[in-house]
Amino acid sequence: MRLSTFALTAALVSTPFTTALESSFKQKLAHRSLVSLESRDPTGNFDQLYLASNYQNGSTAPGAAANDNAGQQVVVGGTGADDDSQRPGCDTIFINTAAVNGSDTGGWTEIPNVLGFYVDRNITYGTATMPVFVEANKDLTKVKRVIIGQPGKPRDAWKYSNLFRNSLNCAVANTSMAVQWNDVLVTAPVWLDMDDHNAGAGNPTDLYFSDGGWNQGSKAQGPGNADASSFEVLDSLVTRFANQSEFPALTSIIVAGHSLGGSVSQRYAMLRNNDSSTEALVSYWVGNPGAYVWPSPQRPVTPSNTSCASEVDDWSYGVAGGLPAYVKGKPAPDTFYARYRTRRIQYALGLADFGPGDTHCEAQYQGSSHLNRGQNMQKALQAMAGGMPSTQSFNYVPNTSHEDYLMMSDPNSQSYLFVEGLTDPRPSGTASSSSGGSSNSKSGSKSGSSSGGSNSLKSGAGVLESMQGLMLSIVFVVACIVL
Ligand SMILES: *[C@@H]1O[C@H](CO)[C@@H](O)[C@H](O)[C@H]1NC(C)=O
Ligand SMILES: *[C@@H]1O[C@H](CO)[C@@H](O)[C@H](O)[C@H]1NC(C)=O
Ligand SMILES: *[C@@H]1O[C@H](CO)[C@@H](O)[C@H](O)[C@H]1NC(C)=O
Ligand SMILES: *[C@@H]1O[C@H](CO)[C@@H](O)[C@H](O)[C@H]1NC(C)=O
Ligand SMILES: *[C@@H]1O[C@H](CO)[C@@H](O)[C@H](O)[C@H]1NC(C)=O
Ligand SMILES: *[C@@H]1O[C@H](CO)[C@@H](O)[C@H](O)[C@H]1NC(C)=O
Ligand SMILES: *[C@@H]1O[C@H](CO)[C@@H](O)[C@H](O)[C@H]1NC(C)=O
Ligand SMILES: CC(=O)N[C@H]1CO[C@H](CO)[C@@H](O)[C@@H]1O
Repeated sequence: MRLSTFALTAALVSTPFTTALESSFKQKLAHRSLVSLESRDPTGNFDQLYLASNYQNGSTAPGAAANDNAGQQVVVGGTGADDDSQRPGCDTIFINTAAVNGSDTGGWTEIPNVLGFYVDRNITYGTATMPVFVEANKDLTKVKRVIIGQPGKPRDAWKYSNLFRNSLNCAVANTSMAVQWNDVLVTAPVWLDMDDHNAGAGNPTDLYFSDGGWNQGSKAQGPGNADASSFEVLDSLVTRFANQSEFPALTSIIVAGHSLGGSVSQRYAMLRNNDSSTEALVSYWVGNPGAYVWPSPQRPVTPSNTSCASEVDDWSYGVAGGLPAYVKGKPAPDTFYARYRTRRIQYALGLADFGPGDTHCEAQYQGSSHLNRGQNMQKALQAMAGGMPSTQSFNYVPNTSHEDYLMMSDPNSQSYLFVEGLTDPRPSGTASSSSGGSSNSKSGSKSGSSSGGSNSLKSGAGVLESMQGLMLSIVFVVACIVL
């Protein structure tokens, strides 16, 4: 019964309507669709909901809710080049990115409501909260992998949560990729800066960082005395997703980003503190970063301007100089390099990405463009004792420039992000039953209630909603006939 309700809902939602009565029905149906997604078989209706052939440009997207920000309609076709459509070959719809008020320079005035996501504030530091986009409507007890997606320079987590979601949906529709819709949960921390805080984005309790601090592991600037490092926040997220009370099926976590988001992921891969209880769960996807934290003190290039020669290996271009307070103890550079080489990383590089990237003097020592720096990074790893680490690989994406979505939805990127290792068993030594293994004592989930209880509550409500939905759908069909 739920199945047929669902098909009907999807069909109705995808049809264009005009009158006020219809639009009010449409909103209710959109809500219906959201609830159905939650209670349905995770993948049974995927095609119905996401195949592009069921939609036209401008249709209401599945999972839409009345309070979603504007702009998040269905896009069919397109080239994927401007982050506003699927790439060629994807059979699924593209859900457009939410419109948002404010600006990255003057400060965002809101964290938009992203269709199909909610803002989770379960990570807390005293009274301070960390906002994180989390995909709604997925059965957390079945999630095998969590993506922790990084925003770009504009701190636009709403855009990147959406792009990773669209790429996942494209991969799920590809019958050659063994991933189901509920296998992977897309999340994205919302890094705010002081301008955003002052302009009104998020809750007054939300952490905010200095403009460059969030992407380098620096401490929060507020609110109040809150001073968690952004990498400590990433640690807290890893610890939370690794918790088998909430995520019993989880076997892997991927920290992923493009451009400055790629830099964040790579910097975290270099600095992440030892935590044996989660280490084997975490991988990294580094797309076209503007610069790298280099895995050795040597540099491939001597640029014409050598004015920064004494600082080229300082953080965040290397691990010399002052490191963020996040780092525990005073590990020698070789300790970082050795640990970095054990970490699982895919570097994704656009073969047409000749953009200059990070324009600072320190970055010029790494190469002349995004692509060139990536190629030099590969050579540097190969030249180290032990050669190219077996856990790391380079994915050169043809015909692609600094194009977020084309990089994230490239089949080899998708394979790494959503498919490889998905059905591997949970690595030994990462069981969370021994609580207290976490290295971040200040952080953690504030909930004491059993997630099992709240899940069964949700399923019950879902069935009830499904029945209401069926009735609503029938009423709606009648209304259509009358009209
Ligand atoms: C839908 O709109 C996108 C641009 O947003 C365009 O590239 C695409 O061709 C359109 N699709 C159709 C079927 O008209
Ligand atoms: C589908 O997945 C296969 C296996 O990863 C890949 O080779 C192929 O390019 C993908 N097709 C599309 C259209 O993305
Ligand atoms: C955001 O801007 C739109 C118009 O651009 C406006 O309709 C909406 O009310 C604004 N939202 C907020 C929260 O300011
Ligand atoms: C991490 O742990 C490994 C092995 O336990 C040790 O060799 C290394 O020094 C540690 N690294 C840091 C940065 O503490
Ligand atoms: C060299 O780089 C420094 C920054 O490190 C900059 O201040 C200076 O203007 C540059 N010199 C030239 C000639 O571009
Ligand atoms: C590269 O992209 C252009 C358009 O952006 C397209 O015409 C061309 O066929 C592509 N080449 C390859 C090898 O995919
Ligand atoms: C795991 O989650 C449960 C339920 O939310 C919570 O009670 C427990 O403290 C968490 N364990 C750790 C190590 O955070
Ligand atoms: C375990 C836990 O605390 N979960 C909460 C996370 O945040 C969402 C949204 O605020 C709550 O609904 C969950 O109960």
